[in-house]
Amino acid sequence: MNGQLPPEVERDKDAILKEADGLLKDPGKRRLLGNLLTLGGLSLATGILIRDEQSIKKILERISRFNDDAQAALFDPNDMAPEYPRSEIANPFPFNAFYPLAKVPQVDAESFRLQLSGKIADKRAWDLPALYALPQVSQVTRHICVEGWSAIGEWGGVVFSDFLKRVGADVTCKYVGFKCADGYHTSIDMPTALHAQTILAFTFRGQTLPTWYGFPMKLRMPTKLGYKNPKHITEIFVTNDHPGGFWEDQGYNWFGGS
Ligand SMILES: Nc1nc2c(c(=O)[nH]1)N[C@H]1C(S)=C(S)[C@@H](COP(=O)(O)O)O[C@H]1N2
Ligand SMILES: [Mo]
Repeated sequence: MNGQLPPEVERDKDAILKEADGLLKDPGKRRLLGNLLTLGGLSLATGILIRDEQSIKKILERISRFNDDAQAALFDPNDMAPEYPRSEIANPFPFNAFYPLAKVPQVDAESFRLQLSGKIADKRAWDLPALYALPQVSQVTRHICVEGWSAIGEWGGVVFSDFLKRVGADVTCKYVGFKCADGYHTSIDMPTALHAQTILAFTFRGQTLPTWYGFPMKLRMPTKLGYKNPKHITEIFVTNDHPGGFWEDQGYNWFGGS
């Protein structure tokens, strides 16, 4: 990279390099850059000229996306997460959210409608009895949270790929996004959405999902970390535009495989 850096980039140089360093967990990409992490090196490796803060943002996004792509390439849709006997279910199972238990949203079961949007042919909203009437499965799997705990739980609901096909979702799209009653949002790659163990869950331990575990529904994926498993889902959308997420936009890895 030649020439002067724009002043706003020069000022934040150290912070930018530190952030890029954090994103470069992938050894292959590290090798590409050599040992020295410089703004020039980042510019070369990503093919983006550093002209302003926008281009820096683009570079960081590109690096972060590279890790996502590497994980997506490693993801084997036929690889099953371990399942456990019911005797190993954690009791009590931990609660976690970006707020304390007292702030858990109270969703009204009667008036609730699950909204569908984006690349989905049949966007009719679903009420809970209609969702409960679909064929249900259950599984006992381990939930892993990046905050340093994991616990085994049992979730029941509909196989998500069956649901996506039923509503005519365009499964050639790249992403499925989720909006939640508490303002949380996240998104996942289509191969994980179609994974056999990914379920739209309405129950925990055979009982209606308690409010704190995500009533009326959560997406349960034993192949992904806790923060990728949205609770209190109110809307599901299918898209080719990278939707990001609540924690992902603050630096958590987007692919988030466990
Ligand atoms: N709507 C919503 N979903 C969410 C969260 C949240 O704050 N809001 N937190 C995530 C995180 S970080 C974890 S570890 C799990 C916790 O789920 P649990 O309360 O069933 O243990 O929910 C995930 N899904
Ligand atoms: Mo988490």
